[in-house]
Amino acid sequence: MNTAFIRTTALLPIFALFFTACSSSSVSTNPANNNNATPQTSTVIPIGIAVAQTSNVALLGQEQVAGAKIAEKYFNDQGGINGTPIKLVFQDTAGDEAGTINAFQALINKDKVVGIVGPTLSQQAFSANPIAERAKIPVLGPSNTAKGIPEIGDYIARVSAPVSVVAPNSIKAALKLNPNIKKVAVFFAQNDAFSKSETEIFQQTVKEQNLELVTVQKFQTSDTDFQSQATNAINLKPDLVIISGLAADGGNLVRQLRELGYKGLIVGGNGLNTSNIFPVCKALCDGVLIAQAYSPEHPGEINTAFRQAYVDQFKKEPPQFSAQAFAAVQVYVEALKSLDQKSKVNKLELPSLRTELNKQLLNGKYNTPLGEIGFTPVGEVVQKDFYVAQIKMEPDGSKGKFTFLK
Ligand code: 1QQ
Repeated sequence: MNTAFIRTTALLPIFALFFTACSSSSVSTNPANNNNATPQTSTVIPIGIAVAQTSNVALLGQEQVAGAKIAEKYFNDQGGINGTPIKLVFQDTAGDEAGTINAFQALINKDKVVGIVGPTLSQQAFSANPIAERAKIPVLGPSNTAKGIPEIGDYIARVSAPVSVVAPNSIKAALKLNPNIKKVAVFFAQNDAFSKSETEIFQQTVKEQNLELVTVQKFQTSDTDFQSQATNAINLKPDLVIISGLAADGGNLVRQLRELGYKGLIVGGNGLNTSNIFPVCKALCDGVLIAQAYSPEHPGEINTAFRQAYVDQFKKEPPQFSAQAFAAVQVYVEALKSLDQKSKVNKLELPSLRTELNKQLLNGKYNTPLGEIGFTPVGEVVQKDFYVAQIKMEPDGSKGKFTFLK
């Protein structure tokens, strides 16, 4: 007893030292506590993450935070940028344009990041990305899928495949499940840039497939009551309903369509592409089809590692938005590594580092959890594999998952 006590007491200062060392290093790598720090590029390389951590848009943004944090740990465990760790600096954009502009300005001027991953919505990108373009700082959109995003400027690229490539797949899957579909009702959120862009592609695909577009119903992403639009559409007896909106509104619209008796297939767009709609439409989410730019089953070492890290932490399969955020961080890491081999990144002045990094990242090929990706000269992602998933809910609505169609 006595000896044990002495031994323990004698070890105390060592434990105390160890604990201090651990806690101070974990504080300095914890972006949440570090928004005011000006990181030194000689000790860590700061990468900005400007996504929605609050507001309804956080239903999408929180999955991006998860994916980015997994990437930070994964790449730092592998030695970071040739021995120098990266540090993600998070600035919450919330759900609107003003919040995104503030987050971008803080990352560019205060946190002095080398590049930005963000924002969550195309609607936010169209107003905030021009600020980064003028400041000559690279932006990688992790989930901006509207037409025209990479064209905002030379410093703007995205890892998220555009609606023109992704959206038609879900209509084709619906036709495979039900070849008798003829009449289609389309809904879209008219106050959201992505939803307007996606609905154009959906409506074009409906025509190309020789289906009859019986109505186009409009709503706002802030709406919660869809009774009149849903009733208008149901009266026209559609065999397929297609929704372009965001998670809370989209989930409510699905629920109300079902409550009003609509029995046909529903295609949801990218804004409904999260299990965070499950608590909104519960059992009535069942059967919704959503096109995917990621599959957890994608083969290869990096996706296996990403998937395992995600499953360990969240006890479910990783969603597309987490995989895309991981891929965006990966692009920065690998581009920084290549650049560092040519000219040491911690010796470059920040403006040249940002410019060189932008050139470097556009030229690379990246073997990511999304598969191999690259960029066109304007910054559009080049990606090969796309999928369609269908939501399967437990009958009591308490749990659900995305099942991938073959
Ligand atoms: C966009 C999108 C969002 C719905 C993803 C979060 O695709 O705004 O472009």
